[in-house]
Amino acid sequence: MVELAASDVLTKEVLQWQGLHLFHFIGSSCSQKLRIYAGLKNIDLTLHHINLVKRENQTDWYMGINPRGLVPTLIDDGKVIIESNDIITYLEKKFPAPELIPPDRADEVGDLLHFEDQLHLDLRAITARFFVPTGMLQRSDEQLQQYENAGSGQVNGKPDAHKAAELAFWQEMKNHNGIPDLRAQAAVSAFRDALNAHEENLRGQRYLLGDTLSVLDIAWYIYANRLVSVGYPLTGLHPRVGAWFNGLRQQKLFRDEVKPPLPVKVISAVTRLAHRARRSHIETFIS
Ligand SMILES: N[C@@H](CCC(=O)N[C@@H](CS)C(=O)NCC(=O)O)C(=O)O
Repeated sequence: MVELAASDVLTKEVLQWQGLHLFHFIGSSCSQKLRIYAGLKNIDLTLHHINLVKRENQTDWYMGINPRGLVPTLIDDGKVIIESNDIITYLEKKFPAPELIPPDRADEVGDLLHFEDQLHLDLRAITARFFVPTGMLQRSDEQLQQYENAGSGQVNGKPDAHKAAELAFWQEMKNHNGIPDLRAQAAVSAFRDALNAHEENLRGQRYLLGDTLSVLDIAWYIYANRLVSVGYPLTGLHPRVGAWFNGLRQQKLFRDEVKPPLPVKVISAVTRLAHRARRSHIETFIS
C-alpha cells in the first residue's frame, strides 16, 4: 500500500484537507478505473482535475502531493494514497458494499491487480505509439530534468525506485523519437498473452473472477477499451473477452466513462489512419 509519510509530501496543505478528494485526469486509464469503481460504490469524492496534456501533473505543487507526478491520488482526511489499485483496496475497506473484492479472495485479487499494474507501461507504450501523435507526448531534456528534480522523490518514507522507471520510459521515447517497434511489439504481445488467459477464464464464468463483477472486470474493461480504441481486434482474437467487454459496455456507467471527448476522437482517428496508411497499425504488430 503506497500511503505517503508526511515527509514524502511537500505540498503540506493537503495534509489538512478534510474528506475524500481525488486528483484525476479525464482521459487517464487509471482515473477511469477509479471513477467507475467509485460510481459503482456511490462514493462521494471531491474531484480535482489535473490536466496531463497541460502537464499540470509536473508542477511543483502536484509533484509535492504525488512524488511520481502521476494520477490518480486520493486524499482522505489528510492521508495521501497513490497508485490506483492501492486506492481501490483502501476504499474497499472503507466502503465494503457492494463487494467488489471478495474478502476471502483478497490476496488473489491483490496478485491479479499487481499483474494488471505491471502492464501499465505497456499500455502507455501502446497509447503513445498508436493513439496520439508522438509530438504530443514527447518530453524535452528540460522537462525530464524538471520532473527528476521535483517532489520529494520518496514514498512510504523511502527513496522511490519507481521514478527511475518513469524517467527511463520517457527517455527511451525521446531517444527513439517515439515508441520503437520492438517496444511496441513486446507491449502488444504482453496484452495478447494476458487476454488469452482471460479468454480461458471466461470459458466457464461470466466475469473474470467468477460469476460476480469485481475490480478486475473494471480494470480490464479499461485496458480492453484502450486496446479497442487503437484498433486491436479484441473480438476477433478473443471472442469471449469481446463478448464480456461488450456486455459491460451496455452499462451506462461503464459506457459513459470511456466516451472520448470530440477532439480526442478526432486526433486518435487521424493517428489511426496515418498508421494504417504507413502499414504500421497495431494489427501489424500481432504475431
Ligand atoms: N501505477 C500507477 C500508474 C499511474 C499512471 O501512470 N498514471 C498516468 C495516467 S493513466 C499518468 O499520470 N501519467 C502522467 C504522464 O503521462 O505524465 C497507478 O495505477 O496509479
